Amino acid sequence: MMKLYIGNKNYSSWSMRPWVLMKHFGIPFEEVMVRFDSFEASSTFKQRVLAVSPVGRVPVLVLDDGLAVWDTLAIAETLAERFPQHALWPREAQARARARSLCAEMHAGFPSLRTHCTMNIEASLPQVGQHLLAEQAGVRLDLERIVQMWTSQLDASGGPFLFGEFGTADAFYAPVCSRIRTYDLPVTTAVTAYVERVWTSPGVAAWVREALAEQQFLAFEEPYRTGR
Ligand SMILES: N[C@@H](CCC(=O)N[C@@H](CS)C(=O)NCC(=O)O)C(=O)O
Repeated sequence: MMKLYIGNKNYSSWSMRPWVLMKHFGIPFEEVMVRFDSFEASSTFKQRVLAVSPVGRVPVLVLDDGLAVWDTLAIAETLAERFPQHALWPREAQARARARSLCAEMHAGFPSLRTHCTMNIEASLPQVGQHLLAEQAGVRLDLERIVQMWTSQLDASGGPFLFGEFGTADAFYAPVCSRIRTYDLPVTTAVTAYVERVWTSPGVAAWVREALAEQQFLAFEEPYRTGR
């Protein structure tokens, strides 16, 4: 059975992506939860993840034969290759190229949104969101691009997800949906409806349920709160 190494569900946005994708499509795997203590070289987290991957970051997918695949994009491509019966990427070539572009853009981009609006599924921080939008031009620009991207892609595909049915691109943007909810970032009605569809889709809903059950406060993941 494949093993997916992940971090805390409330905080680990990168872990969320392959986990929700596999759950959504019913791809069997064993979850290995490596709780964050810190990201210092001496931390238990680092030691446990370094035992399977040379970069010491989650997620890591360990295949049946023991081969470790790290980094979300590599994991997504490996899953698509191994499970061709599931439309993880769109079946149509142009849509597939576009979906890959969107995922690569997420993977390499949105630095302000990622830095200032860290994922925190259980928190509700609307005032922090307002403050960030007023103070951080980068957050405004990142959000503008997200709204523009999702709007044009939903128009092009006809929805309900970015490329019709739920797929890798939606899984990649699920943590952004979480940030929009936590920080109450202003988006259009159509984008709000998309966020809710992602939030209630089976793989994402399962992750969120488990994130809410964690009940663990990690100060180093919490720039805006001192407790729950
Ligand atoms: N590019 C990597 C990013 C993975 C990543 O940064 N994961 C975080 C947890 S969400 C991590 O393991 N951080 C530990 C560290 O920075 O040392 C991917 O796409 O998988």
